[in-house]
Amino acid sequence: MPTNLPPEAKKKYQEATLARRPEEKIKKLQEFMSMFPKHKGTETLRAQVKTKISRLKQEITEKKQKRTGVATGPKVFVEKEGDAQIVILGPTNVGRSSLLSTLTNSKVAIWNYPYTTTEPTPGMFKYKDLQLQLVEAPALMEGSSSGGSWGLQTLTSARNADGLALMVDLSQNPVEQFLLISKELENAKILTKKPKARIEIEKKHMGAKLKFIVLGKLIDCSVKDLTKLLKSYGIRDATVKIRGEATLDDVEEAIFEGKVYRPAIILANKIDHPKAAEGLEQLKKVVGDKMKIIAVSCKTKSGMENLGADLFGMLDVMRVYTKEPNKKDSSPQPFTIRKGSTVFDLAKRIHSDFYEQFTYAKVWSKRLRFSPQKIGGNFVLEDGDTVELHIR
Ligand SMILES: Nc1nc2c(ncn2[C@@H]2O[C@H](COP(=O)(O)OP(=O)(O)OP(=O)(O)O)[C@@H](O)[C@H]2O)c(=O)[nH]1
Ligand SMILES: [Mg+2]
Repeated sequence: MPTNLPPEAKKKYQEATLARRPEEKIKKLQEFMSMFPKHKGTETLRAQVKTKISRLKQEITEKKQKRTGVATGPKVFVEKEGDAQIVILGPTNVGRSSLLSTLTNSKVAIWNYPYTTTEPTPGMFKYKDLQLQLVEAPALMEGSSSGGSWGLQTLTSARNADGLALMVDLSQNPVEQFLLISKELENAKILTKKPKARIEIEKKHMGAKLKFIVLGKLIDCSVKDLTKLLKSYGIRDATVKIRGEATLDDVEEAIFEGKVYRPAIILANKIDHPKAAEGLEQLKKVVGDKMKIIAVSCKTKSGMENLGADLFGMLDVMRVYTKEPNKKDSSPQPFTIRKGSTVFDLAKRIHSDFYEQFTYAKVWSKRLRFSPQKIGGNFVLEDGDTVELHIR
């Protein structure tokens, strides 16, 4: 981790995050990269910044295309719709499109030759009263994490998702495929195992000051140390949310928006194939209890009976109900949001107006001594809570 960055580099990084135009951001990030030495210790940071630059370049291209209305290139990721978004990730030909067309009404193309799907492709999967948005990411391959082929699209999609379905083909060395997926995710800093610390730093407008929401524990530092660290990067206005057990290093890493945690399960496809049973045994040995494996066949539909519950069950989400101020009952349909979300997160999810014009909220919750209670935007919600938002 980039401890010991020279102060002028830290300052430059902060300038980059504050820059509004992507062109300007890119310039500052490039300058930032030239300000620290090239060695093993800064390798990850360098890779992270490079990915950030490619994403910004993509953003510029997309904006241009929108303006001119010509040649809309492939999307980088699919905007979230429905209750949760699950990205189907895997090497080519494992059956990602077949799954999408089995579970959703998507008209995606299925072929027995490689690399058919070339952009993130969505479909809606109904499970009980939930709408799970499945997104097929273009095939993952060796080097995707360094931006090769559709690497940027595939891994940006994974980053944006609420959860991942890692898909392998049981008829063709599934262990090798699983290890490839794991390696590329690791390189892209997408964790499939819940880390001890979960940190979010949300930069705020000037004058908002630093606010800390510590839901867990600080291991080797105090809030004062955190303030000092953030200020050394020029961050003076932000809300910092800490869950789990965090060290000062973890917080520094979060400044670079490095790691994200995305829960995952393995969909082991083509269980109908004669060689599949052997492949499944080998895969189980390697994966152990690290991740749930579900053996399925898109061809015969076997193993799909509980897929809705399996997919929803792996997500790290909760359901929160909303109520309109002058109505007696809350809406029957809850919002599904990531665990640990605050009232502000919920407000943003409903509409940016609710966030921008927020004044206060009332919350009904089993864990409160009395309900409703008047609370602020940083109140952390829990599964089953009901919220009434008040705006100016
Ligand atoms: N035997 C068998 N074949 C399957 C199964 N699922 C998919 N296939 C076949 O595998 C091939 C690839 O399927 P796709 O769904 O296009 O695979 P994909 O992962 O989307 O591949 P790309 O988008 O090209 O990277 C096709 O010939 C499918 O008919 C299955 O459960 N069993
Ligand atoms: Mg496909």
